[in-house]
Amino acid sequence: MKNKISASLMCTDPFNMKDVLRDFEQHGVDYLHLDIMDGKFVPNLGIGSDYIKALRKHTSIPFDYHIMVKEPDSIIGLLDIRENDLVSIHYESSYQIQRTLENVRKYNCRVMIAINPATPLCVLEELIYYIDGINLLMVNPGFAGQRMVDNCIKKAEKVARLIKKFKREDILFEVDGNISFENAKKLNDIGANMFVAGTSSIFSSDMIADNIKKLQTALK
Ligand code: S6P
Ligand code: MG
Repeated sequence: MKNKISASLMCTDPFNMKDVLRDFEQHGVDYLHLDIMDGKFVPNLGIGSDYIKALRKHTSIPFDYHIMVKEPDSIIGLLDIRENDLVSIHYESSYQIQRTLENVRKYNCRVMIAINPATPLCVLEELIYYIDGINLLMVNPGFAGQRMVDNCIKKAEKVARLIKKFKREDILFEVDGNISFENAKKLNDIGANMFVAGTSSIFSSDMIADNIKKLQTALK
């Protein structure tokens, strides 16, 4: 599967958004990563529904929703989810996670499960039949600019083994948090095929276009 880059919008300068979107379009960024946060499931607030609607008018890049919201079923309808979008739901965020995944599937998007650094991976053995992708968090979710939690590389190796065991090489294996150029390469060698690009890579300097190319090269 071709490697994909999902640019994290919480790391952009909102006053410069049109230029940033132009760079993304010109340089083949695959998805816009939208961190949706409620101040409860994670201790931060994220992008809201009106912002999302406004964003659609300025780009045709599909959205990669990362939903960090307690009981997410109540807000899914606000998000303008479209067929080419991805939606990640955290295992711990819903009392009936399988039902929530089915609710998201009604939008004909790709449905993903998000796994925190301390979420036991055995839950994937139950959920792998209902998902199109895994979003493996390399940090505890909520903030950009964090350092990768120890042991997450080993966790990525375990996820790669599990994907093989269940013969689900068709699914997206996304990694999110502290995905530097070096970490992206390391995780790609392990089997990850989708990379959330934030302050550790494409926003590590003002040269966003150059940084996108550098990340694409690291993933070749
Ligand atoms: C964190 C969030 C992420 C961040 C991303 C930023 O809660 O889920 O998507 O936007 O981690 O990247 P970086 O390189 O600053 O960690
Ligand atoms: Mg995220």
